Amino acid sequence: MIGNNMNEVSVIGLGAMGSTLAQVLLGNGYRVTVWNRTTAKAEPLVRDGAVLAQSAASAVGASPIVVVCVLDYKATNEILGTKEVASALAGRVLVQLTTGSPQEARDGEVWARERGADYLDGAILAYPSQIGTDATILISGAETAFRRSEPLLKILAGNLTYLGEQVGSASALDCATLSYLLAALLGFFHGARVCESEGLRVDSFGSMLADLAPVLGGEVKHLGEVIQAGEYDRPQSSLMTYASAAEPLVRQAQDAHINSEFPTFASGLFRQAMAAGHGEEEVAALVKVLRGETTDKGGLTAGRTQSG
Ligand code: FVH
Repeated sequence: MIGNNMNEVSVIGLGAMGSTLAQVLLGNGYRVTVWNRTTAKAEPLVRDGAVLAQSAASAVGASPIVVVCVLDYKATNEILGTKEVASALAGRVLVQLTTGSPQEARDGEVWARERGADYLDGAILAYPSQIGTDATILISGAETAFRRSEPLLKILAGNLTYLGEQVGSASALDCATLSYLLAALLGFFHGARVCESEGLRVDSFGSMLADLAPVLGGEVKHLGEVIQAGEYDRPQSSLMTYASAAEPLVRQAQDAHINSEFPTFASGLFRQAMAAGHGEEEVAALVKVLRGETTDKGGLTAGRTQSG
């Protein structure tokens, strides 16, 4: 009976990522049923042997595992929020690979279970070109559902990571990673402006950073360990060192009459941490400012004002 063979999968959403997921699964011998709002995007896949579903509901009904990869959860709800889909979902595993928030993942799990389906929430930390080779995909949700989907997911992601039953974990780690990525990009773009304003080549700056990447990677690994252990009193490089280094960044932007939003924002947080008495501590002590912890002049944590 259609919809029970574990080599059958449906892919809903055939954008840059979704079409790649479908293509790779097709190439690995899966019977792939596809559906996309704009049907034309399915044509190359159909030429390669995919089955075009006439509706999202029939795509859901066609396979035991249904992968969704669309723009956002709003698009997901527009596609899956129909009676027809609801009645086709029972017994399936819904694998949500759309980028979203941990709360959206939790809501998605409740929604799917109310319709008799298992639910996995995932985050793709890779470009479409990496799918089927060294892509990193984080997955969280019911272990039984993960075990049913693992062979398929392993084909998509050479670096598949199961984070356990807490369904919001994959999205949470994706949010944390995006936080780091966006901050690094903002810093790079401001750095590019510094180079331009001082007559330096931006491509040389980029390749210098690429050479520094292992050192920068080692630094965040160390800072993660410091924050996890809560041990800030043996600074490799103190917060004061970073705080004072941020000031010339603000002055350079002012002197060169370039946008100073990023250095002003960054130095502002370091000034708060200095004012709170964390100067002698590991630079990671800045996380206490983000937690809203209040301290006495000695830098000792007197209390927390926000969660975490
Ligand atoms: N592409 C990448 O490098 C990143 C890597 C990390 C993870 N992301 C996430 O993957 C999701 C899909 O991203 P995408 O790159 O495939 O996005 P697009 O190529 O823009 O395709 C978007 C698909 O979403 C469909 N869609 C959009 N709005 C609606 C809607 N209101 N109703 C139904 N479908 C909708 C769109 O359909 P169409 O425009 O072709 O009809 C595409 O199928 C995403 O969460 C990334 O953050 C990718």
